[in-house]
Amino acid sequence: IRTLRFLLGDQLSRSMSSMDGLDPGRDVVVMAEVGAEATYVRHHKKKIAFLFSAMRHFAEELRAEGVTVDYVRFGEARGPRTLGEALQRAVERHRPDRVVVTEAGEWRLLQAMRDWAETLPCPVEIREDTRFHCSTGDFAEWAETRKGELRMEFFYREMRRRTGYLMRGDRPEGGAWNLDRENRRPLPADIDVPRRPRFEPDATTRTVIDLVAANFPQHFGDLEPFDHPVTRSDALTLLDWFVEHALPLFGDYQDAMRTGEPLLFHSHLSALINCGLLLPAECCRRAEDAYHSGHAPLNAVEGFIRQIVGWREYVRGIYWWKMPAYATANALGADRPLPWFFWSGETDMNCLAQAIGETKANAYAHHIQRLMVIGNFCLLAGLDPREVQEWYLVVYHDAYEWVEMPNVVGMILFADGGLMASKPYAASGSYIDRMSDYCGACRFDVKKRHGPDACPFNYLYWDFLARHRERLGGNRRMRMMYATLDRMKDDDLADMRRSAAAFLSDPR
Ligand code: FAD
Ligand code: DLZ
Ligand code: SF4
Repeated sequence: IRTLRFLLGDQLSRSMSSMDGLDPGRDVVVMAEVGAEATYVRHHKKKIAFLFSAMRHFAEELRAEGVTVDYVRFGEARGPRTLGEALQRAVERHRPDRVVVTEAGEWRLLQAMRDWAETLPCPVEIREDTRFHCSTGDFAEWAETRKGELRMEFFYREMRRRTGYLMRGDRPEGGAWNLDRENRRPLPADIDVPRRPRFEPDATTRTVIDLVAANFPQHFGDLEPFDHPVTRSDALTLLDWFVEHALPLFGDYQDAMRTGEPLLFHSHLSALINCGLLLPAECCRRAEDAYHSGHAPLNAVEGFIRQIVGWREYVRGIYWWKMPAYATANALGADRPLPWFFWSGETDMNCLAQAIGETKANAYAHHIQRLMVIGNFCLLAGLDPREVQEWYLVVYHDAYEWVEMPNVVGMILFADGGLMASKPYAASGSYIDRMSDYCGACRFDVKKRHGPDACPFNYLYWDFLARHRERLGGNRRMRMMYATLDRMKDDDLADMRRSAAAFLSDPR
């Protein structure tokens, strides 16, 4: 049988299920750079360059192994516009007995794959994506038993048992499942952040950078400098570097933020894991080995593994369980348009200017910037979930809908009404002040609660709680916040709500 194996841009791994049983003598692997995928949202320039370069390098590695690769480059004369068109033409060229694909990570593309199965002249086999520990079916089964009370913690424990990471028999290593409380230290002023390896662009990456500059000039973000790994071997070098130099302090300072240090002790591995150059399991295993060899402490290794087998698998499960309705969820009725400064980074709020500015430069911001600075602002300001989703999908180099959407809809906006998180991650300026050095250099005063110089996060926070009292007032986990609101003098609250209204009429 001659099989055509169609690989998507985020399936760059030799161990994809679509590659199982590959016969290099007969089969052909097809990959395609197409306009429809590069522009269905205006992805950050660095994200397109990263993915096209990683795809080209991966195709070369397959060829070096003796595999026949039919690779469609972006911009070829009369080239296909969509992945479906690319596949159809490849089927006409190669006349295979069957097509094999691994299920797409995005709902719209999985629907398209099902259409291919209907319209192509040969059978199309859609295989499960076995890079994940929990299949979408297993997740849905687990979720149905929870009676609307999904919590990451319970899912995570199941996953620890299933994978055996940091387990001693059926008990968690060290006695506790989750060391979250040991992941929240503010960064001491005198701590040194380790210097990272740079991955200079080679000729292939340079060609792709020129292509992106010429074809996507209107897309968001800085294309250069570009120094991200685009090959499996460079990805492994970064994984090794992370485990050796950053993992030991990853746990302590997971929630910290510092001006001019976009990465701190974070791994910077998400884009590599999501596109297939690294496997989640190998990242967890390397971290676990570092714990057992005494190189990294438990709070770091458990924290890292929790993000990957806990949060990452949990958000994917929710996405597939709840799509397509999840895309339009808007439990808090938020409808404010995204302020322009999300695209320019030009705002007087220093925390947002730093986080958005770094996003623009690097197509990256670490989790607490995404969650507690930008995300918190989106929640408090009542921004339209559809606009917020699109922004997050555009700007981060690791963004695919399956992971972006639940983080936006469920984690930051509470737009799913509490399906994913038990309460909104709402916080006033004092949280940002405690976890960062941003407030000292800000034109607003983080201690003030209303008036033109007050930190907008303060009055927006109380305005948010007051606005949503009906919906959130009964939430057990928000009792303390509402008790504080109730003790507040009426005048005080009225002043804050006036400041919030003035700010929201023209946020900048
Ligand atoms: P580290 O801090 O080193 O964490 C290790 C790994 O854990 C990451 O590489 C990632 O694979 C995984 N991880 C951690 N948190 C999450 C999470 N909440 N969901 C899924 N995986 C997680 N991550 C994406 O990969 N793509 C996205 O599009 C994306 N959008 C997000 C949107 C919002 C609003 C928020 C709050 C978070 C989003 N995240 C997303 C999760 C997280 O912020 C990034 O995975 C992380 O910042 C990537 O940096 P890192 O590799 O240095 O992560
Ligand atoms: C994000 C992206 C981009 C920019 N370009 C391509 C492409 O040209 N070809 C391709 O196969 N995939 C691309 N992708 C990834 C897809 O848009 C999509 O997000 C994932 O395949 C979903 O699993
Ligand atoms: Fe952000 Fe407020 Fe601090 Fe300024 S004072 S950096 S707006 S939290």
